Amino acid sequence: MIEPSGSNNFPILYSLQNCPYAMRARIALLLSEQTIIIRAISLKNKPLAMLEASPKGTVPVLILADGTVIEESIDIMHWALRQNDPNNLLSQAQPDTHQAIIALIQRGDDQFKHPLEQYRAAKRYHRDTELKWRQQCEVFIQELEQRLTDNGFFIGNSVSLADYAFIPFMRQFGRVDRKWFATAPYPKVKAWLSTQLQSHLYARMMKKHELWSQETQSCLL
Ligand SMILES: N[C@@H](CCC(=O)N[C@@H](CS)C(=O)NCC(=O)O)C(=O)O
Repeated sequence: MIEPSGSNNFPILYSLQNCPYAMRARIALLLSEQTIIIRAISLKNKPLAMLEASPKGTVPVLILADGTVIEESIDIMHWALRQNDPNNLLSQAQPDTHQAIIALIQRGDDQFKHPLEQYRAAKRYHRDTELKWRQQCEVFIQELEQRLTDNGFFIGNSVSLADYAFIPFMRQFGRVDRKWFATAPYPKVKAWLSTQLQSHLYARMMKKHELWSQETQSCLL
């Protein structure tokens, strides 16, 4: 049995401020209007309670009131919006749209995240593969640009979870080479990202929390 999830029986989220996976989990939890206890951690000193719940040691980890552990950000997003989806971001009543949303997020995870990691590393360590990896990232960005051009949103003509799930990764992409990104031929993606980063939701999601320890008070997301 995993530790009970806090005195108020709210789910507990182990989180890291700038981790893109934790960021997208927090975004979905906020969009679903869930009350969540947040425990900010440091990767250098992972809390035992987190490791006991999820030995793989990555954040985010969500522990539900009944002890169920959800340890993949994509699963946390889906769990959150299955509890409550006031903006219909999963289109659960429309199976085709729902499938398209899930599939696009999955494809982004499969096709964009690896080249993004390589692009960031190439830039940081001045490798000559930077251009190659950036171009590989651009394949997916071109698709998003086209989708925004055609419909104004990533899936169909209304906002969905897909429009939120990529925010942290696109932010990382834009920050690798800010000068290049400022002139990159993706006006729709850049406008979308800029709007998201200036939103109230983003500010709430990035609210800083004290590092959690047994002695500290729990904070609500
Ligand atoms: N597939 C996981 C990936 C999460 C992940 O890799 N998180 C990083 C931080 S951004 C982490 O916790 N790494 C563990 C470590 O570096 O010790 C998810 O989507 O939740």
